[in-house]
Amino acid sequence: MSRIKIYGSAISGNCLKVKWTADLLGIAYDWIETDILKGETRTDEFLALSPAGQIPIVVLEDGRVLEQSCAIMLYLAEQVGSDLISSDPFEKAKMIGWLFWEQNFHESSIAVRRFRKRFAGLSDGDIDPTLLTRGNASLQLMEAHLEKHSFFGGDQLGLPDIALVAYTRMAGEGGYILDDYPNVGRWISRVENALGIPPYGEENV
Ligand SMILES: N[C@@H](CCC(=O)N[C@@H](CS)C(=O)NCC(=O)O)C(=O)O
Repeated sequence: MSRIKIYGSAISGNCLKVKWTADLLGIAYDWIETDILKGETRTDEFLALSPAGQIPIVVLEDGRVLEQSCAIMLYLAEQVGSDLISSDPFEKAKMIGWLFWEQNFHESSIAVRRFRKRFAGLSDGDIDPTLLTRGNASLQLMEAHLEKHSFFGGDQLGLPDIALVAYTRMAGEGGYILDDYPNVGRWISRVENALGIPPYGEENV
């Protein structure tokens, strides 16, 4: 696969998902650090690339642009024929189901609450209380899944694990108490080991 550009931010779980996938697959890329807090996704130059004004995006060598973290992960994994994606249609659909769930339920609560607390500086009383309820429901569902399974992508690390670990390991910053979810805690360590990344807070991305 020829060299790609990844526009992303080291503080964004959505962007780190793409980075980790590329690193794991040995895909060469240039990382273009893009500061959302300074509005760098809202410049004319960025909007010309991606009118949605969000990161991550990937620019392929021929100039085509791909948006949405999970779609980018799928593309990268399929380009190099990795076993991060099952060849069995049912297992593949299950895996894509987890990616949808991550975006629809998990990220939309845990990542959003983390952003509001850590970066927007809002106090708990000013944050929609359903974000805490939905985030904890996400963690509870993961805890129950991990009672019987080691990963979300099947018997080994898969794309859902990479997608889900991104904001799960940051959940403490959103006011979620990870110690209440011991299976999740052990799974985070397994995924970090498989990705070769240090525990959250100890890395220098
Ligand atoms: N569903 C998108 C979400 C992308 C997203 O929310 N990106 C954030 C950073 S994590 C962003 O660019 N925010 C800046 C903005 O919306 O202005 C994905 O998974 O890629």
